[in-house]
Amino acid sequence: MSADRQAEGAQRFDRAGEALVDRLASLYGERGDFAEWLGDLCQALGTLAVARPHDLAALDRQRESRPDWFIEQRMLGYSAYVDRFGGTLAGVAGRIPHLARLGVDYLHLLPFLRARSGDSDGGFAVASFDEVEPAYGSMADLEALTAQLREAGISLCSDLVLNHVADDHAWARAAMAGDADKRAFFHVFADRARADAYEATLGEVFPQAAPGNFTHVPAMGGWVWTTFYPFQWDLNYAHPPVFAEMAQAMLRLANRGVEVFRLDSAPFLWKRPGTNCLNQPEVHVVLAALRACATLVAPGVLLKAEAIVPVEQVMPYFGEGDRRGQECQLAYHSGLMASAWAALAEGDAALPRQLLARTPATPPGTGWITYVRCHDDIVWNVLRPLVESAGGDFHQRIGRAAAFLEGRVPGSFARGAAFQAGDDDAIHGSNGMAAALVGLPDDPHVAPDPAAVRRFVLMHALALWVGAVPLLYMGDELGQGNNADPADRGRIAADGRWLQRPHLSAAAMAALEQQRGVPATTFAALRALVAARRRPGFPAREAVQVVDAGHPGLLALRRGPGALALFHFGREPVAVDLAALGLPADARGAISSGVEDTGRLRTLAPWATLWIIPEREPGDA
Ligand code: OTU
Repeated sequence: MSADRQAEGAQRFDRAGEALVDRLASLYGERGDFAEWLGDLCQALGTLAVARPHDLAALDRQRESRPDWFIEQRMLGYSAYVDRFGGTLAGVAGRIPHLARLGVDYLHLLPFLRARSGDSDGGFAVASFDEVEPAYGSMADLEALTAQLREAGISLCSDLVLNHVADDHAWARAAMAGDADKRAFFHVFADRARADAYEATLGEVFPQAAPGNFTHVPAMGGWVWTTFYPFQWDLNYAHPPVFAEMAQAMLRLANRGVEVFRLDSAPFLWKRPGTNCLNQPEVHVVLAALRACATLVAPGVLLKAEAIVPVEQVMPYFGEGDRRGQECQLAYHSGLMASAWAALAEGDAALPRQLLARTPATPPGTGWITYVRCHDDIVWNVLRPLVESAGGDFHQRIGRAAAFLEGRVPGSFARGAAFQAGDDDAIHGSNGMAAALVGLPDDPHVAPDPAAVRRFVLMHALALWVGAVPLLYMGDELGQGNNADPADRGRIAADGRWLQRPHLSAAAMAALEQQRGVPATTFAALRALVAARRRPGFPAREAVQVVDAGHPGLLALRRGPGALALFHFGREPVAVDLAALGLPADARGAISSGVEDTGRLRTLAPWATLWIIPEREPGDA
């Protein structure tokens, strides 16, 4: 190793080594073999640091000197399943021109590591962290893809499924064969009473498809903790080797060119009797320790928390107290996403307005992943504290919004479907592609209703205005509707989330090529939003502030002194006086969708969007 690399390693150790030791000591320090275990882990980290390829090490150095590089860069994300987007990893590389046209510089590929054979929850039951799913290619293909993406200026984000492994992962197999250490990787109770004791305070993620949180496994002689599907075995982070294995698995992938890790199901990592076993304090110590490992070996890497919980419980994933800013750089703003859909259903902006008003600024060097749709359902529970603090009945109010989006209310424009709800009165989640939820036609060649196009723009404009990294969902750029593939009927029936997991539509891509129909419209609308957000005057570093625009349908968001966006969720037109909002009356809209200029006033049609962005960078004279 060169003297430079060695000096660099020593500096990193000064910065993050102590933090790593502190964090791990607070989790595992009581154990007799802690010092030895820690020594082994540090040695393994050293080996991974030495093995870091030169081009990635160069990226590390650039990013270390600009920790908010991803905010400055105004990244645009895109999330897709490998098979549905490109067939294979090599096929994904073939889609780079499509991504580049859209302005994407962050690609989240849903799980592509070797998955359980048979049902694998879309790859979220990982059988090996060191092999690619054979149908998608090989590790060599992954390295080739990350190199091609880097060449195109696109960072690859991979899931790191931390909470569980597949029941055919080598650890689970060894445990079933009687290996005591591997048995300790899992939570196993010989008698059902202990499972029942936990069950009393646990929720259910899939109450219909996978009720309960424990699965009886005869080969384990007891009940295995399975929060999600019975074939996804929760890992036990109280057992230090689990942490060591997962940290190294992450860094091996980082050395193959993965630049961002989506920490799947982060809230579930630590179990405590008498609680819902979500967001426990130790979860944050585990994640901060993982971050310290990344800082030591691959400091250019970003960690993203997938914590689909109410926003006040998401904030700690950025790091709190003396760990402020030291945990995940990114976290999903699922509350904003759910509240925006509820607002669309209610014809009133109250929920996103209240939600954003109570969302504090994120620590320096961190920011939100915002999005309109993703591969999962819209999880309504994240809005419970908000709705209840506003004095509403959660069940009644959100039940109405969900029914609207699921097309169960006369006059609704939306064509979604309920997820994991036993009857019309139960609410859990809602499914559907963005286009179906805003009422765009299924047929890409049908001319869309302008109101539906405005709703599509409104929802995306909100995500692009608020987020550090807005994340588009594959197919949405083409206005693709719900998955209607006959080959997927069985999957959709078993797990409704497959409704929003179609293959990239060849017909829609062809329409885009010919500049026709829905795809041409939605693609152009997104490109305009992306371009406006990348103008020098867009205040990417300024916090979002809610402004009272004096109308229940309007959400008005300021960013810094000169930038303001108006999002109209109401069903009646509304006239707005920009001067009253502190802007020059002649301020020009960088984005103007459904807005009519009527002298001093702007008239916003239902679902209109207006973005005003100063010409220059904030702070420029
Ligand atoms: C995540 O999801 C993934 O996004 C899902 O696709 C997986 O099924 C799941 O983990 C298991 O790996 O745990 O913290 O309601 O929002 O399952 C949130 C559905 C999760 C998802 C929920 C979620």
